[in-house]
Amino acid sequence: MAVLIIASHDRPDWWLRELEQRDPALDVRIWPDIGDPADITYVLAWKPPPGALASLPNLAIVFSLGAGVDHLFTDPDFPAHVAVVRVVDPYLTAGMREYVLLHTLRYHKNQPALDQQQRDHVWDDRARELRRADEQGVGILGLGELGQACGNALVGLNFDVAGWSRSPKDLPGITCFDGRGGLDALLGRSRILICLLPLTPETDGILNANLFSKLPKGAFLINAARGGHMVEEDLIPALESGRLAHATLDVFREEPLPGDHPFWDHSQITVTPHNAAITDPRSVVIQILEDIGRHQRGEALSNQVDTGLGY
Ligand code: NDP
Ligand code: OXD
Repeated sequence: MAVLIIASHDRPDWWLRELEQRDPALDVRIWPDIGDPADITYVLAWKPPPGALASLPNLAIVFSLGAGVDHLFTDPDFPAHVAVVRVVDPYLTAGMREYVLLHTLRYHKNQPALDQQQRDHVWDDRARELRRADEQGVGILGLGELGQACGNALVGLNFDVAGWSRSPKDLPGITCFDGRGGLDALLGRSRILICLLPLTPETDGILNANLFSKLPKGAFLINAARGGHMVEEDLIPALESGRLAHATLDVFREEPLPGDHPFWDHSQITVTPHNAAITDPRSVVIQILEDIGRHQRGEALSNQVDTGLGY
């Protein structure tokens, strides 16, 4: 029984160090030096090369090194019989909550316009539209682990929070919508829209011109989920027509964002380098080792993904 780390974009040495400290007896290998592929039972993976997982005949569990698992399912040879476990971790959740609060408050206080005024040496306090938090409609696409944590924090600051999920929910303080039929109602009340959906065939390209047209004019967008949610060609026209006022983007169809991409220099776009919430190996390795123990005892795993739904 050996554990393989496939994390070329994600500092495999961090994961190795944590695994070795917690369980010195563990046989840990780092891709591509895997030895005999038949030895590998568990893989810790972030964006594994296509076909890598299918080449391991005794693989039982893939641990995604992030909350999202879309990076696994883009592999056409992903072995369907293998269990997938994703990250659900209080430190990751806290990171996303901080990111969402930072950028929501920035929009609430109209900071992008004030930054422009400073660059132009303009003192105009009327430019700050006075709106109370409870008059600010904030909509969250995705009411899972991260969406609910962000929603609760925004409710705590008195925002008028609504959210959207696949299945119906009843959450204190949050107006809940679900299914395709519930989406337009959420959009119509969301002056600040936050995307925290998983990327699946159903949500691919959901942030597009049609969706933007259903938001209040001059709405703000925060996409901290996946670049694949956005139809990138639709964003700049929506900003330049005034349909959207500003977009904060942590994720992109191509990462790193190419140096000549128009988003870098657009005054109505804030770019962050996919670091809204970072997986912390110090806590996540503990969970992985617990799940390996559960698997060896024949017990149910924690945070196992529904591979049929893709999240
Ligand atoms: P969860 O699986 O806990 O929640 C997903 C939510 O999306 C659920 O509420 C689910 O509905 C809803 N949903 C899924 N499909 C649909 C659909 N077709 N229509 C409507 N709602 C849908 O995921 P997390 O909250 O843990 O993470 C969300 C995403 O955030 C990750 O998949 C990842 O892509 C991204 N992420 C980004 C990070 C970053 O640094 N930028 C860091 C971590 C995560 P239901 O409740 O009914 O199942
Ligand atoms: C994740 C991410 O899915 O960091 O955890 O994007």
